[in-house]
Amino acid sequence: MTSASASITLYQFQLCPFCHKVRAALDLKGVSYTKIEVAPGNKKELPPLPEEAPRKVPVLQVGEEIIWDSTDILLEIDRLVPTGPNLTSDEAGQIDEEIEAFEDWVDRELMPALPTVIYDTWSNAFRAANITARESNFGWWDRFKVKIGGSLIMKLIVKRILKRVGRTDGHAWLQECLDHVEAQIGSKDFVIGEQATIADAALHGAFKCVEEFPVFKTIEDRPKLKAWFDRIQSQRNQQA
Ligand SMILES: N[C@@H](CCC(=O)N[C@@H](CS)C(=O)NCC(=O)O)C(=O)O
Repeated sequence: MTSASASITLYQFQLCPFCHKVRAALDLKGVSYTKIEVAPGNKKELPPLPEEAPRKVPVLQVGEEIIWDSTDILLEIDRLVPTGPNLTSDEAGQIDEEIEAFEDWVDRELMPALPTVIYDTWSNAFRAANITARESNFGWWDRFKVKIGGSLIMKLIVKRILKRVGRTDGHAWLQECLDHVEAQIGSKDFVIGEQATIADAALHGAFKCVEEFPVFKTIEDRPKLKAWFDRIQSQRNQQA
């Protein structure tokens, strides 16, 4: 694995789709990093943040530099780590508009649909809490809060998301998103162009987010999506 000269730390929630997106990009670039699971309640693990930064994850610390917002993090990773594949630019060094537009669509349309299928039943909500607990060093109190409080809060958040988008069925919403993605990938190896970009990182992160949930089967049942998912996964593994 390539190491950037400065040490890199990702402050994250294991199940946050935006954090998954950052991990996908770090893997595709072959970057070593330390992962710190942040307690969703008080977020006490976060480093001191600049005033203008919201207390949200993901936050990436590269040496002394603090970067927030997943899209900015992806762009910075590409800039700070010149080795590995170029995830943002075309040959002229410009950020390709199509790549940017798809990455933005993943953030705006696909990411909000994910909690609605992760926290659809109490059994899945507890599964989610267990995944978070597994990835963290939380004490028993924070674990307890994640399991009971976290599941309740996420159920409320899901209700709010569905109301905001005027839907009642998160699964139908996700399938519409998958139709869009399938049409975009078509018979290509990557979302856009001839190599993996931040568009692939964002989409792979989104799919990884639901990998341990029953809904992932509906992704695997679509051969083009499955082939693309496995291709990007093997690139992530190769760089590691
Ligand atoms: N636009 C931000 C979104 C980040 C975001 O919404 N993070 C959520 C977790 S998925 C968060 O930290 N929520 C905690 C809170 O709002 O208190 C990005 O792309 O990084």
